[in-house]
Amino acid sequence: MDREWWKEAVVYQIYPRSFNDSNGDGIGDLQGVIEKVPYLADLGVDVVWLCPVYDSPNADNGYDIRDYHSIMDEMGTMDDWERLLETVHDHDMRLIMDMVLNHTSDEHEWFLKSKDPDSDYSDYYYWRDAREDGGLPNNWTSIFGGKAWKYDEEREQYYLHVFDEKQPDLNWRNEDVREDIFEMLHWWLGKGIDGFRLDVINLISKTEGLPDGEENPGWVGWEHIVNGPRVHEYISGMYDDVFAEYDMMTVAEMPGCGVEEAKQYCGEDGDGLNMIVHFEHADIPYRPGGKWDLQDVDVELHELDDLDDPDTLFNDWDLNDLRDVLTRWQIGLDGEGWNANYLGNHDHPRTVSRFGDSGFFRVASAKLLATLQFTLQGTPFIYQGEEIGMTNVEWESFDELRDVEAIQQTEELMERHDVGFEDVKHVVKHRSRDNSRTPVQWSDEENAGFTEGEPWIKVNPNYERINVEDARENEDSIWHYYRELIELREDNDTLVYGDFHLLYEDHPHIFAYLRTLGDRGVLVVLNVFAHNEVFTLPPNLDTDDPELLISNYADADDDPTEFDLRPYEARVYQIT
Ligand code: TEU
Ligand code: CA
Repeated sequence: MDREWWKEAVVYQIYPRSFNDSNGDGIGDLQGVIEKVPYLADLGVDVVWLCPVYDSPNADNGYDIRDYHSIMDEMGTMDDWERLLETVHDHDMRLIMDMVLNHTSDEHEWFLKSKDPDSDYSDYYYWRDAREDGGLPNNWTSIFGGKAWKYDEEREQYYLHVFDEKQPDLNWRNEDVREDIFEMLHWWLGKGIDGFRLDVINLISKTEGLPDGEENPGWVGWEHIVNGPRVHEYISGMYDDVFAEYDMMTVAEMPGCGVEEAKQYCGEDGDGLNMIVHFEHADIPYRPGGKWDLQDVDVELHELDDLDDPDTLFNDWDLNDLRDVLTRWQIGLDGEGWNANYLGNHDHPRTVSRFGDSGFFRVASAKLLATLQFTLQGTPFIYQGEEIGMTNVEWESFDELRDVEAIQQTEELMERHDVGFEDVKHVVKHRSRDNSRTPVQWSDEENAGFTEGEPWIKVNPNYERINVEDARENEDSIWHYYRELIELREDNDTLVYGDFHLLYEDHPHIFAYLRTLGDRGVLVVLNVFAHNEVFTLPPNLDTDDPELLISNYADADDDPTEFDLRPYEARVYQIT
């Protein structure tokens, strides 16, 4: 397998608004990131992925770009950004920028100009008349709730918005749109950045004629939007025209992308992208209609409080499902692509609350999940706060919500079931993207050391217990475990380039696999379970002279054949 720096790298994702505030206005900013670059270097990460900091009215916290060539006021200036790039590079790290190309803000000048049907920008977006019966152009819905069409008084037509109404979709069929975008990408790469994370890039080609989608309880129209007819032409075109010239990495975010499609998007035989952020494991605990679909929750929402543990209704998932998805991607992409191994990000609830135990076994389970992420084939992605095991938060009132998706979907939910916030708060607790957007907990000082002002979003009250300062002082912390994992992966080629072999297909609690490279082998055994579990390795496995590489329990056994595993125990052995 070809060696590449981006395969060996560990990525750290920054959601800057919630990372670190340097000037006391309650909003994280570029100077705040600069202050923490040494922190990232200490942790040992190689690549920083910066979520959008471009000029934006912030309907979706920067994923609605008003001007691709300037920096949002709250974040600082272009000078601050230049300084950040320099600081990151001085610390031997690289910087990749989040780039949103499926849509812009409705305040972008292209959109404003396109309201005039006679302008050169007339066809930059999807403008359509109402149907003859006066209905919307088609039945598509927005991912954030509601319909995907908004009427514009000036142009007297509807425009398409797959996300918020302030995020009109760009019409990639128009060659001028593509040319303008490619030129802008060259401009950023010319500044010396090391790559892009491409937002929802498999949504850029819509079925010709924009036909109605099949009715379903979730996102209507997706089959005409996801992996559309000309998507490979557009992406490979972008590769040929732009990316091929640079030593850079591309991480493509692709909802609704399966392994087979991923192979077409990745690599030189495909469209040239390096790795795909897919949603197949992130969507596991959800119902057929997606994250906010409650169709088979057979309890009235207002009765939730009477249940012993309402949380289990929204957060039960099966290890078999997670293992099936991860295994399919491990084996499917081997030699044909590359995995982006993430468990959480700014769009999902906190990883430990989702796949681990945010209560009694928080530390052990967070370490176990990190072990999983670092021992699969692929590039590990750490989302800010994951390295200290930050958790979901209790949302006490509707006013506390900030995220456009959480607000819209919660409103719809309350309306549909005719209930108040009290009755849906359990759902919000497990679904809201705000969970992962509460400020990073730096210390036990006021506002978790994030700001000296009023934070733009609530701080998780558990910061007194869970914070970076504490974690760095305590050698057994999740933070130090991440550091160890990063070092281990750096020193161990098998963990980076080795093949993946699943050991047990359907054990209800144990996820065990081998990584092999040449005659070297690493064994990974994970007890994804809050109880003890006894477990024996297949006898034919060659486990000569084993060496325990890492474990989340200090006194883990050296013998890798007979296992008496404790709750969420994770062990990694060099076995040959
Ligand atoms: O996310 C794409 C996406 O599909 C998510 O909106 C996802 O469906 C949703 O979070 C599920 O709850 C990207 C960005 O990561 C996200 O932050 C943006 O809001 C979105 O694109 C629009 O740009
Ligand atoms: Ca600030």
